[in-house]
Amino acid sequence: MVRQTIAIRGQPRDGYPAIPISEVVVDIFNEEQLSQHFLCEINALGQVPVLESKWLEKPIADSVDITHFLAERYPSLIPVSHNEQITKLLNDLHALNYFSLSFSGREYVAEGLKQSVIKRLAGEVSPRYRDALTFKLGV
Ligand SMILES: N[C@@H](CCC(=O)N[C@@H](CS)C(=O)NCC(=O)O)C(=O)O
Repeated sequence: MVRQTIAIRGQPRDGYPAIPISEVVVDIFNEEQLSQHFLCEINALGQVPVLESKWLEKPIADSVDITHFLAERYPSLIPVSHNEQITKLLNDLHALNYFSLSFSGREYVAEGLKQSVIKRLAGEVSPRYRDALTFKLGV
């Protein structure tokens, strides 16, 4: 959904420069979201997508928040005339849990993720990473 937002963002608000955006792949099927760097520095929830920039106080770690952030700077994404309708549709769309789309009937995928976190917790990890993994287990 964020990729779609980026693809159709159009022109920046008058007088503002375009925001250069580059995509970094975080391979969630190979547990990259469970790395210490990702959990401790990027997104404690251990989820993608995340918008990160040196200009942001902290990464924006939710797709609908990223969309609204971009829409502020690229006004044709949410024209004032359709603000209410688009905002409602965006919220409805983003309320879908990705498990229902990607892993429907395959609950073992969630279990596998859980086991990966437990395995990391059983190893030698720093106190900070341990806290992050414990939080992710809750997520
Ligand atoms: N509310 C979040 C949910 C994001 C989300 O569920 N991301 C999934 C992939 S679509 C994820 O990163 N899963 C990895 C994991 O749960 O470890 C958003 O919409 O941005």
